[in-house]
Amino acid sequence: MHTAKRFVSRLTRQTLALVLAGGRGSRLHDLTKWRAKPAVPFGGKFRIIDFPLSNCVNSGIGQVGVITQYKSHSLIRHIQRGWGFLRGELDEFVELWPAQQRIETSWYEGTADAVLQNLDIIRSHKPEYVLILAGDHIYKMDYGTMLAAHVENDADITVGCIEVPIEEASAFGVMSVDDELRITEFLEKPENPKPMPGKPGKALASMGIYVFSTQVLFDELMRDHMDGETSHDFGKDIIPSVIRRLRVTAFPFRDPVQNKPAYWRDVGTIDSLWQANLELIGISPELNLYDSHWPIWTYQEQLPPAKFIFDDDNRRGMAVDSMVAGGCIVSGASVRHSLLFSQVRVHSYSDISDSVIYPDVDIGRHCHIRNALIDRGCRIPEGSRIGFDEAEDRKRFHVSPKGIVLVTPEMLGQDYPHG
Ligand code: ADQ
Ligand code: ADP
Repeated sequence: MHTAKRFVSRLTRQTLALVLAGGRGSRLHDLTKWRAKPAVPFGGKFRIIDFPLSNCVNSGIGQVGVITQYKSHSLIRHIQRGWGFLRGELDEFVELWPAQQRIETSWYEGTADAVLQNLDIIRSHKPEYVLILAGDHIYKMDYGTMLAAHVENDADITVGCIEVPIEEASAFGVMSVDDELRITEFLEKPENPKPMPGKPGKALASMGIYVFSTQVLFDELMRDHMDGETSHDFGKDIIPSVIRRLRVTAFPFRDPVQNKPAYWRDVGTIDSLWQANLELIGISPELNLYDSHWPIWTYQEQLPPAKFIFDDDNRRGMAVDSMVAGGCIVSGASVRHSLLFSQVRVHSYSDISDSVIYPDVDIGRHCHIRNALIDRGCRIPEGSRIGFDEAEDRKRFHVSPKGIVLVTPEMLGQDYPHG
């Protein structure tokens, strides 16, 4: 046991992690109009990228490059402010690698091109293994176990995978594996995904995370770079093309304690983002943010405690079945089954239910809000009704397929607080 742990920590120390954080995330509509999907706030005080970055740090991987491109301002600011605590003297870092035309005079094309354009930086760190991660998934995972499986299986590439309902599988890379978990087939976003043997309702989906032995990564990126036909993407091009030539194995991501497929969410739509946030409120949510063994690190401002006060008319300010972050003030208003991020103000005679309210939102008096996701910095005018009349909501806001109302400052004719 002791020796096994030392073995894993040697592997994590020899690993460079690259977090791909440059995609457009267009299914989140106006939430990603001005910020990259990994910078989208999640869970009351975090941003999505805090989850893969915390997984790295908690797994003992101290060398991390974050590859950024689209709308990266708030992502860069968050990482600069919150992720500078690793020890440079120990050669530990979270670095930002924006598209900077090191090799090509273009922006990053697909995900493989984003890594290729940083090849010289990767080489300079001399890692034994390169762990490629997506910056836009919510999960807690010990990458050490995946690295150990990679070495034990003598694999060239290991692909993290998880069982998903077959109806959702065409949004993912879907694979078939043999008895030794070697990948025998890989189709990126197939129209008719193949079910798992003996499990007709499930497909085995790629999590879009990969361990590469470093030389294999270099060889495959160069091969892909020379090929004029490809879109230079790991899921579309590299993984399907290598499974016949190389030893590519699957690593099923399971909950080690409960021995079942683990919590993993691609919060790519307004509905899934709203739902994953509200799930956190439950009595025993699948994703436990209060687990001191696997802390989620983030940047947070120094804020006073949340406050719930009686107003001048003696109306109670209260929140039930909710999570409320620091700096919030709820005065003479009620909040139910909702998640309030930091510095939200809710004024008298208002009620909020089943809603996710991002930081720095001010909700005026006499507002009734339900089934909403309210973006950072919105000032909701007195007397607003949101989530009650879909036709009215559609005139001003974005309403998701499941009826969740997305409100942004622009939709209210207001500026963002940061100008
Ligand atoms: P997608 O999620 O569709 O599928 P993609 O849009 O390429 O893949 O995003 C992967 C990650 O790379 C995201 O974190 C994104 O932000 C980032 N990214 C995308 N383009 C980038 C670029 N040009 N530069 C930098 N970063 C970029 C992938 C796999 C599937 C798998 C799913 C799991 O291709 O096989 O099932 O992830 O969600
Ligand atoms: P986050 O909550 O992700 O930090 P911000 O509210 O800071 O998001 O907005 C992200 C970035 O986009 C900021 O730099 C902000 O100034 C900028 N931004 C937001 N809306 C607009 C807009 N309508 N016009 C110009 N810049 C904007």
